[in-house]
Amino acid sequence: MSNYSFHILYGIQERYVYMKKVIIITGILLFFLFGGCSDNGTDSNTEETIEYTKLDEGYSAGVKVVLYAEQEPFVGYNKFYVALYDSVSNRQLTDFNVSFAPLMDMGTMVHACPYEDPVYNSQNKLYAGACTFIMAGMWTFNVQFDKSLESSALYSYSFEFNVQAASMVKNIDAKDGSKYFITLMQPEKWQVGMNDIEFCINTRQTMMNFPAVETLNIEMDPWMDMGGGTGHGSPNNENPSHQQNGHYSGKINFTMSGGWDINLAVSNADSVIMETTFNVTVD
Ligand SMILES: [Cu+2]
Repeated sequence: MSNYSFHILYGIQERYVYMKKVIIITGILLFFLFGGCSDNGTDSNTEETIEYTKLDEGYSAGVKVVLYAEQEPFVGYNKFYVALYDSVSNRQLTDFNVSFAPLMDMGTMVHACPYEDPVYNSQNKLYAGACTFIMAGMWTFNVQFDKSLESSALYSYSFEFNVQAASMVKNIDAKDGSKYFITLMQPEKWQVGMNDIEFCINTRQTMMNFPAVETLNIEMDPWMDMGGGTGHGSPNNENPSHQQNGHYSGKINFTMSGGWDINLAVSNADSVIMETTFNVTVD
């Protein structure tokens, strides 16, 4: 009898401990399943999960501004990504308007360059934009933001960095009297065969204003110089045509590895206004 009641008691005790464990484990699982998910939804886009190169970060008006790029800034078309965080809670801020204002102070004069204001991407929670640096050297890169839900005041953080020389931008005084910047965009790595190719074209209205030009026609003629006065082109190229924001995209066929000239003749509605050549190496 005493043995029997001991077994009952022991069994109850055991079941009680077991239930306690189940409740604790279930609680932990629920926390990770639901607690974890809702955290991800608001504030846990940590720097470790962002695939781009972090250039710098700074604080302005209670906001932490983090600037990312795909590579070190260079003379050419640079994509930039901005992450904004509440500097106290570290919550990611996703409902702001963000704009760029690049500036080069050359002592005797100050000028800007072409840029594309960032647009919020809900997939990676970054504001993605671009800037075409037209000169090598030190640039101030202002990232401006408004706290759209609170006020219309514009805040900004000024990044400072060196822009490396590259040969991706042609600065041309055209026959129509305007100055243009033609930029060869990515890819920088070309392959033998058919490649997508993209240019952007901007004009210099003032030293601070470089709007995209959407109305030009590009005739593209690749040429491989084989030395000794010989050379050849390639078949089936597609002239770059305007898509949007001054971006012109087409296809270029590199039939051999080595150095190629990409000859461009750019015309307005009337005539050819400028010609230029980009030199690329095909691996
Ligand atoms: Cu300059």
